[in-house]
Amino acid sequence: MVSIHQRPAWTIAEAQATPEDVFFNRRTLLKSFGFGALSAAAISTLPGIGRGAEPDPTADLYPATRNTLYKLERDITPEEINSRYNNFYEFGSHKEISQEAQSLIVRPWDISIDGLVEKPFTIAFDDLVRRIPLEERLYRHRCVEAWSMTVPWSGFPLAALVDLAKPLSGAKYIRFETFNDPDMASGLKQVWYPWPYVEGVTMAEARNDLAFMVTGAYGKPLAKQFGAPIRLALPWKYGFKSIKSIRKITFTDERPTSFWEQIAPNEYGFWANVNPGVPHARWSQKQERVLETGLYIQTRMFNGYGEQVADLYKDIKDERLYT
Ligand SMILES: Nc1nc2c(c(=O)[nH]1)N[C@H]1C(S)=C(S)[C@@H](COP(=O)(O)O)O[C@H]1N2
Ligand SMILES: [Mo]
Repeated sequence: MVSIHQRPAWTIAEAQATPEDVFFNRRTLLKSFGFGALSAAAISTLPGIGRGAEPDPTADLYPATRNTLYKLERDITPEEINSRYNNFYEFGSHKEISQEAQSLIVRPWDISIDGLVEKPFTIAFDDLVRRIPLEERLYRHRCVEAWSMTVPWSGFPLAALVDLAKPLSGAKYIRFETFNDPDMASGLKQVWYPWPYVEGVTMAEARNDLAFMVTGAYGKPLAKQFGAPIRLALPWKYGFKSIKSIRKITFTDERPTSFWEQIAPNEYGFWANVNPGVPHARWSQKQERVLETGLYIQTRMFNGYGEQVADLYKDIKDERLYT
């Protein structure tokens, strides 16, 4: 009989899964999931990893210097696991989209910056990525579906992009939009979804140091399934706020309605701050399944980033801050 620790996560009662289990059983579980047997050669042929990928003109920027202010108490999710378990509905409404996502064409990639700014402009991603110094940060990522991972992202603070954009004083929100070319991503042909994927933050959230524009992961340019060439990381919010493959950034005085909010406004809102005490309409948010171990750990308020972000919300009344 297998020991309790070797059972898949969904058979483990809440009280039996502790962070210690996670630590001691990682290797065993990786093996039992079949990841342990991957050779270096096999890993290098995974989508977006190693050989086979076309030369990237921004490769010289990586690895970026790690900003040691952003530490983790957990192991980094192995790249070969993270690279094959993704949410990217443009390529399908399941997790195994990494192969499909390779049809994303990331060059040329222009980003338009418009709305309430001094002067709207369009900038090529390859220029933008050299305008602001890159750094690496270790971040937790908590999906609203109650799984989580930890990732070494590279990029620059969203605040630096705000400075570059020179917003007018009337700007209250930033609205982000993903590409919308059905030729590049078959999911975009599914007309019942409200494409393009849209997300938004307040100006105060955008200026918070944690808000991060991601251009790389695991010490190299961002793999396509992670949302190349540029995505957002808002680690104190549920993962759906961290919009991928951004094409358009609009400064506005109107609160943007996000993709998921349009689909199910009672289940997904504008704020979506992580809070283990506020359940999703259909499941608890108390715990999260760690992607690489399959075991559950307790979810933390603001995903453990309260010190940096709690103040942003202290004066906000009558809003669903945690949905
Ligand atoms: N454009 C776009 N961005 C997106 C999504 C998506 O489907 N499309 N999924 C979101 C969700 S629900 C999560 S959890 C994260 C997943 O990021 P990952 O695949 O790098 O883990 O991306 C977010 N950003
Ligand atoms: Mo998610």
